[in-house]
Amino acid sequence: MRHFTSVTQLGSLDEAFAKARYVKENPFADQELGKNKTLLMLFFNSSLRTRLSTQKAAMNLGMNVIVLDVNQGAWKLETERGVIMDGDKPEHLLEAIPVMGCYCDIIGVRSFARFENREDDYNEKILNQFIQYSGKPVFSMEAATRHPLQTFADMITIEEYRKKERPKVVMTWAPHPKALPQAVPNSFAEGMNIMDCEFVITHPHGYELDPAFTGNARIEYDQDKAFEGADFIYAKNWAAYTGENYGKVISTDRSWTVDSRKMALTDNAYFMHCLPVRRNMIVTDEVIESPQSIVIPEAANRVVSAQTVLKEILLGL
Ligand code: AN0
Ligand code: CP
Repeated sequence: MRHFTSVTQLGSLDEAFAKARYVKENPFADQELGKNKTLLMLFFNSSLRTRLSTQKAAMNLGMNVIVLDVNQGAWKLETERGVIMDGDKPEHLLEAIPVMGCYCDIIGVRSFARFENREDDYNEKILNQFIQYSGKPVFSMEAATRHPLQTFADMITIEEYRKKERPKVVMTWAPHPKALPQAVPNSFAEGMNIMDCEFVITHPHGYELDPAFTGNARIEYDQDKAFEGADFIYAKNWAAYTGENYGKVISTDRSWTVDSRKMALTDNAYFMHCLPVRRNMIVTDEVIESPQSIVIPEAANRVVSAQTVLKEILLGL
């Protein structure tokens, strides 16, 4: 594996899960693999889990790690070609990327959708420039359209907790005061389309996602109906995708908050969320604190997903 930007690049899922299991059971077995190799983690946006779990994964593999928060201490970067740079940005991404590539062996990039231009976001304009100009393997730590390390961790978690051959997995939109990217739901939908499960997405009208990601999912606008018989409830907010509303919050309807009444409609489903989560907006205290909530083991699997992917990239160097 050279670059990793989508769970569709995992290949055989049976093999990917077996590799993940090996990494989870033998976290320090490959300390020599990453020796004298440097990972650069570059953040254009905030992070808690991705930063810590990916750094831990790299350390487990014996790597050295450099972390750069672009917005704290680095030069502000111009990203548009052709701009007369007489404003507040002293450096262009087109120099910064190959320079950063000189200082490391692998680059992880977090660069969220900006919601300025849907085409730029959905063409992964920033991430693809890293792939094109860094000269190094690049992996996504949540880009404009996907969050594959999160999704791979979610898939590992579902594989670990499922009680049925083909579980019913329901991804539900839930309210949030600020506009959030579609990367997590897009990526999760992509993952569920390649996993053996019954996949249902529920959201209010106007929150339709790009069909390129939702694939064969059943879309159900009645949240109660969607929850019936579910084995996993995956909650997430996202901003609108379609038309003029791209990047906008068009509803904060708290009747969509995941609560105990709705969880009672399921087949004793597990509750999942990628975190960070706003309590009593996305999910009630009661549900997230219930024994069915697996948000912490889900977050713990972020080390496993990152280490499995980093190991594959290291093997391909
Ligand atoms: C981000 C998002 O929804 O994409 C990161 C989640 C992993 N969430 C926030 O910005 C709160
Ligand atoms: N789930 C996740 O990616 O969390 P962070 O934004 O804290 O990295």
